[in-house]
Amino acid sequence: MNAPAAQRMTPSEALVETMAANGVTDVFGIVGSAYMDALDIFPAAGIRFIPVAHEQGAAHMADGYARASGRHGVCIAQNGPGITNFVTAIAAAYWAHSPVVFITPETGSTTMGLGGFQETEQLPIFSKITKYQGHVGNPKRMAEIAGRCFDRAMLEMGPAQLNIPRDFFYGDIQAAIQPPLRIGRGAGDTGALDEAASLLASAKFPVILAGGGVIMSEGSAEAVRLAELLRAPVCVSYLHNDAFPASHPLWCGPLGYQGSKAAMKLISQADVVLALGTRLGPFGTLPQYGTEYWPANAKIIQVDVDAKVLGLVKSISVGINGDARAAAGALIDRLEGRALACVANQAERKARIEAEKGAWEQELSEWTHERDPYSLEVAKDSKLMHPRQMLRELERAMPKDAMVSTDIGNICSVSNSYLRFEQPRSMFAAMSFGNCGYAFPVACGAKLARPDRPAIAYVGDGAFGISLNELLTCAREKIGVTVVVFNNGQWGAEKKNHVDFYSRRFQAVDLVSPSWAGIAKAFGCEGVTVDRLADVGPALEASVKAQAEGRTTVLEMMVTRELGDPFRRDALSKPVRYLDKYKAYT
Ligand SMILES: Cc1ncc(C[n+]2csc(CCOP(=O)(O)OP(=O)(O)O)c2C)c(N)n1
Ligand SMILES: [Mg+2]
Repeated sequence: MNAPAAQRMTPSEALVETMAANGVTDVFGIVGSAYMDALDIFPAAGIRFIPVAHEQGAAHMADGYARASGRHGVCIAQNGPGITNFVTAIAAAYWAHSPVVFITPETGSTTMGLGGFQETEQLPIFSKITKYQGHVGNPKRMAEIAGRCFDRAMLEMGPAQLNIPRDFFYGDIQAAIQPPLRIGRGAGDTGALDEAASLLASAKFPVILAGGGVIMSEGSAEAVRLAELLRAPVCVSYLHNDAFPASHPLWCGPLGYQGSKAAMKLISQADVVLALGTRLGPFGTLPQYGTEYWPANAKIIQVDVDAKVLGLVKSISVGINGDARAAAGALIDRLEGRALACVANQAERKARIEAEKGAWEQELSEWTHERDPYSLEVAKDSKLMHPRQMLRELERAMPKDAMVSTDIGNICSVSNSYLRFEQPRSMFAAMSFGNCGYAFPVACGAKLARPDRPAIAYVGDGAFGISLNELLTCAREKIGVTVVVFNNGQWGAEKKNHVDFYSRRFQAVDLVSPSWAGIAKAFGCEGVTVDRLADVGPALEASVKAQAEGRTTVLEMMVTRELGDPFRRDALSKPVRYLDKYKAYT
């Protein structure tokens, strides 16, 4: 690679040229004087600036954009309050492994520390939720530091911060725009791959657990090939339902909260598990449906690009520090043509896979409503839709190429069992940061990255209150998405804890809301209230059609207050009170 020639330019030009060199075409934010000198030339560089309603929305959109496209998502904001508004969304992007570059103009270098206007130290705030923090300490280094942020976001798959004292946008510098540095990761240590291949070759019941790494490495075809070679059932890791095509006979569904019982039952029988591109996060393998399914005695082979997560949460037999796609390819090379113990019992395993999948499908079909005493009580005589039936209808009507983002809430969580995808980069859940308000802006970002695909957000009514301001952005910028708002009149996921642990002492969980469909109309979007199961599918289809015309629709689903299993059974315990005045609160 030839070193590019340095040219005379301003630091603003160096920044914008670096963005262009990295293929940036869209930047999310709210206008601010701090970076106006750079913003001024965005159009000339072919960069669209998407003005949002709140900077948290901008960073979530950048996240959705990155997850849908595999390219950088970029956002920028005013120093001080604009930047602190980014925090929650950047933390979410960090745990979603999204290559988001967030540009943080800072108070001027000549007054920093004096307590001037919109001043705060912007690096410490993000230090634990970024993969890289670049600070432009001298305007001459703008191109270099900016380029490094783009490189590191991809290299480490996570947010990179570009912090720029606002006076450093101006000046007269010599700068060379660096071409992007994209480092291939490779399959990993050959010895470890050999060992893994031997374990898989002698396994009688191998199971593949496909994670986000399969999606990010574009390794679906290799995962399918490997599964077919081993005739191995494939589970997907928590909230990565798009890591393996759902129509494939070996697909068994997601592990974890509200996941697939078939996946859990099958992995519990494994003698060897190939955890492909997953950190095996602690929340994703917790016991569910009252059973501990993690195969404690199985040999675990874990593949991840981040060496630090190998063996971190679960004990492993072999750790492979490699790219999921490349490692799967290397394992295929080692296993093809080799005698495999799992071929001998393939017919019996196939029958077991089919039986477990069939049983789970039947259970889901019959599971029309929740059956715990609280749910039966609140749904009794109700004319509203049962959440599970409504989710099944959405599943039936879901376009094959849909991208679905999901929020944090009881109904969003239950939806996990009803979300199946054929291609990667289709499911954008709030992942382990789990912030309410994630899904809607993420769907907007995904739609801008992939205007050719339907974008659908699943959001609880509580969480919609956090994020609905981005309806403004949809109307103003003609972004067409579908927002499915589950109106159960409550912060349901938390109410479930009151039911299970706090003797139904409900506090701050019932919601009085306006008509969400009416709100959508007032914002200049479409709004539809759906209260009959038969209308769910047609309403979804109509909203997807409207997307093509840049129109966003809120589908307000009127559902009962019944509640599925709680999120954090693992972390709550029955209250204990020692002081007399609190004795009744047990
Ligand atoms: C930003 C944020 N605030 C609070 C919480 C805690 N929390 C988790 S789920 C939940 C309730 C969600 O209610 P809603 O969005 O209406 O969905 P539902 O559970 O009713 O389906 C809350 C408040 C959170 N996860 N994130
Ligand atoms: Mg709710």
